[in-house]
Amino acid sequence: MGFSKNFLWGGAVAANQCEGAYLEDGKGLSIQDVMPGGIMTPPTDEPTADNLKLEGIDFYHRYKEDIGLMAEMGFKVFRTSIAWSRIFPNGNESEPNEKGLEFYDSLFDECHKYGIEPLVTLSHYETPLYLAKNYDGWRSRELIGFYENYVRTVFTRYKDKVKYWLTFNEINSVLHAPLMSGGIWTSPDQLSVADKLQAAHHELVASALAVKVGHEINPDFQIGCMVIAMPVYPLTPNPDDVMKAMEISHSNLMFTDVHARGKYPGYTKRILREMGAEIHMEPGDEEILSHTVDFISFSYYMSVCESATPAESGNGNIMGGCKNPYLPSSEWGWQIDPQGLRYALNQLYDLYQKPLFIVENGLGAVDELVPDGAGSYTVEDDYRIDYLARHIEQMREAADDGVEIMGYTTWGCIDLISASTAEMKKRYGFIYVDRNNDGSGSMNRYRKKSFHWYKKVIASNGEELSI
Ligand code: BGP
Repeated sequence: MGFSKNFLWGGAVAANQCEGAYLEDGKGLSIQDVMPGGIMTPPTDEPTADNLKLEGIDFYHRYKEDIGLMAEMGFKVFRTSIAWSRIFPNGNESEPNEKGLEFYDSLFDECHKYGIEPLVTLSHYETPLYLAKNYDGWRSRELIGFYENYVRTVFTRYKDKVKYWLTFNEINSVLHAPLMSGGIWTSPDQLSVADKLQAAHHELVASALAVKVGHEINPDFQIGCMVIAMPVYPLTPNPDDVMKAMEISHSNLMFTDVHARGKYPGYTKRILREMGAEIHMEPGDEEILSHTVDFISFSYYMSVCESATPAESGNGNIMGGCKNPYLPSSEWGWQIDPQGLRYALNQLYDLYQKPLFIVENGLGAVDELVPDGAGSYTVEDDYRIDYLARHIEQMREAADDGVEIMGYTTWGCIDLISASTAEMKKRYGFIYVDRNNDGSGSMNRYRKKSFHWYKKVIASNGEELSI
């Protein structure tokens, strides 16, 4: 069977991790501009010189060269985000910044020049700093109105240039990384679970509102949610571990449930009941939530184990979990589990029967630039090819299981700044960017070995996976 004829192959980035130009053409500050240490350390008061995101990989000025390289690989789709603070510098103005809008006009035009469909995340960990500091981010219900104004503006402006939209990147991470994910300025240790669920509710209402408004502006829009998909395995067959795994899994699935079914599942109500808390809803919220998404998208990097008793913990993508003794890990301790991708695809499809889109997957690794024998440079990244090939194989298995898969965009198709650690050294790309952790480097771009490999993968619609 394999992949559908119109399968969308491509790659993904986010504005704050690649654009740079953090104050150019009227852009306001976003939370990322004061997070030089990623999610590991508290934010600074003002931007500081050690924040690599301020310059990123200079995508703002080099996007034409970069899109050209993606076209050379045969990309059908390119996922990026719009930086909210380029369009509304503080996040709450009524009139947009024309210069910011023009930048994305040119970027999307450049994609279409090569027949590449843009896939646009409306909010990818880049809440305007003003909203974080003055409203405590998504803890405030007022953000729904500011977000609505922002999405109306970009939906209207790009209605003939962008068809595929994602409302919030990894929306379920607000429970784990409240500042990065929800722009919540209050320190995480001062937040209760109920506080975080209330903030999540505001985002969920905003997300459903975006679906409603988007379809009014252009009925052909395909609007999806985006979550971290992380299969949760019980560490042992002990029923206590199985129940623990189920509960943790529920805390993720709650987000896809609301997006796909239009209402909160019973297990979320139970958690609140048992905490003696409740989500404060306004009249009309239930109706708004009933505007369900066209598709479900997700990032997949790893699975985790859960145990009812203390066990060795694993490092991972934002969520905790404990170590699976059967799996190897990346250099950053993320456990590698290609079959987990097939599992996640089947689980989400069994539950919701909506088309699925894998919008992030990849290996963060240290790369070494070496001469390519033809006067330029390359990276012999067989480890990355191996990781991706094994995940694509499992994606094909899921397609054969009958799961409807729209496309696949690898994370960081061009090297960029890491979200969790804010460093350059953790590279995901097919394209190497000459920039180092200390900020040095020419910013030149080089094709890695995986660049040529991915080109063959796309040309063969996922059939040719060998090196
Ligand atoms: C996801 C984020 C991305 C991204 C990726 C890899 O959680 O959506 O923005 O960066 O993880 O993570 P990292 O950059 O920390 O390696």
